[in-house]
Amino acid sequence: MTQDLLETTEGAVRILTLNRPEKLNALNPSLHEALAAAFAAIETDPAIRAVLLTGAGRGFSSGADLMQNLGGEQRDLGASIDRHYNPLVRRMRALPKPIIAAVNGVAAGAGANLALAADIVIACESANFTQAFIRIGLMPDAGGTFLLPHLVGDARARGLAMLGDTITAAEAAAMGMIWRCVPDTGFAEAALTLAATLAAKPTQAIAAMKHAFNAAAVNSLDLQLDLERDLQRKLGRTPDFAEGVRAFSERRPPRFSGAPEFQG
Ligand code: T3D
Repeated sequence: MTQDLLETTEGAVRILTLNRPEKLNALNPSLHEALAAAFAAIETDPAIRAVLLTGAGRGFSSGADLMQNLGGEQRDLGASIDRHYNPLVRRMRALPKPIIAAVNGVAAGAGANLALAADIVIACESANFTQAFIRIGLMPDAGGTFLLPHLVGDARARGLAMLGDTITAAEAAAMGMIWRCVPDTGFAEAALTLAATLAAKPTQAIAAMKHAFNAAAVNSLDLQLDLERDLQRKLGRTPDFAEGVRAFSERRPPRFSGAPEFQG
């Protein structure tokens, strides 16, 4: 039996490849379960310091599997969202390690929003994005109504969601939906290089940033300033801060370990 999710490791990068290429990597329950298990393992593995999420074949993900998941019968979509999509997005946003989505082809519906739940999204020139939900009488889920306006502003978010138009990777980059659109040639290598670069950063600082960016969505400036102080205090006690300052004074590149605070 083929695996719906391929997991490989390159150095400190765990590569997760959605692997249902004949369905453009549509999300079904078994793929969701594999993703949940993969992220749970990554969370507790100190050797993994970045995640690269991509798709096999010509698609990144076409969203919910419309044949297997929705197939005509009356189903409670809320139950499937509760069971699979919401825990996945929560887990990705809270993961104390950077997640890079490498969008290698079409990203539609929840497949698009799965990519946007990553920390950094790069897409190849031939990739495209569509909030396809409206075409089948649904609204964006998997965090789309939250993530999209934060990324591209309310006007564009509403246009994308209500019209369901397909936009190119270059357009997505131009409107700030993704970090960068890069050439098709060498895309996988470029994505891995980016992930490896992030894996070599001070991981605790990235974890703290994720925490702070998440909190900023609901905090006042006052609360956010206090949070920054508290997180920076913790980062000031990490081996990576000591190494960063030492490397600066010795005029050499830092070698970060990603280790948490000094104990004792
Ligand atoms: O309970 C819950 O899960 C609720 C959650 C809902 C969240 C959602 O994501 S709802 C939105 C679901 N996604 C869509 O509506 C997108 C459906 N797909 C498309 O619109 C198009 O396939 C694409 C625009 C993504 C790509 O078009 P194209 O022309 O490049 O490819 P294609 O020929 O349409 O698709 C290729 C194959 O993939 C085809 O199979 P076949 O005919 O070769 O055997 C097609 O049926 C299959 N496929 C594509 N998308 C899905 C899919 N199979 C199942 N589910 C899909 N979403």
